[in-house]
Amino acid sequence: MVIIFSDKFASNDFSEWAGTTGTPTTSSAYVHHGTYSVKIDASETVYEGITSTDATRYIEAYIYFVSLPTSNNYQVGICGFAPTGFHGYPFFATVYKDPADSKVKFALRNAYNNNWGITDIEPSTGQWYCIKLKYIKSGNGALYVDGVLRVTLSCPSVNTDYVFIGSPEGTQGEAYIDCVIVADVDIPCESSIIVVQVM
Ligand SMILES: [Ca+2]
Repeated sequence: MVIIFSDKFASNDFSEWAGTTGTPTTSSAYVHHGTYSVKIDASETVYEGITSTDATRYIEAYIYFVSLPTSNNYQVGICGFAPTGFHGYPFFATVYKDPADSKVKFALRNAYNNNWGITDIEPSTGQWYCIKLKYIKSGNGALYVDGVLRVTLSCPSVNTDYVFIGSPEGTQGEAYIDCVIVADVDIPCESSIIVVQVM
């Protein structure tokens, strides 16, 4: 496995990243590892450029929800990939208040093709979730929640030029994101990676 990019926000800033949209901040209020994480409470992201490729890519991040969307069609985005410059319509893991039944559910969002893959899994506040997203150009992307495949959705027919964490659109709620890993093969849980490194 090649880890393409990772950050646990130990530096208390976004110096490892290429830039931000909106005004995300680091925080010590809720952390999965170390002292700092990233607070997301609006449409805001932290992004990094990666080598443009049509190969399969994975991003994993941990998220803790303090509050969830209260209005239908709102989200808290988590992590994803974006083509052709960061503003080129991302493909990302999110939680979405589904207007079909007014429940908040983990989901995949393809903003490029403007469609959704909605799970029946409802997030809770006050706990960490391990979120993993698979992206493959023109293939089936996949969302894993705590290691379990929950939904697939067709990816755009574009390369992955950027990775990001946060919430690109329609945000309502408050969440904390930590322990981001981007890799070229399926990423085991963080605890497994630590074991591999010890060996
Ligand atoms: Ca951290």
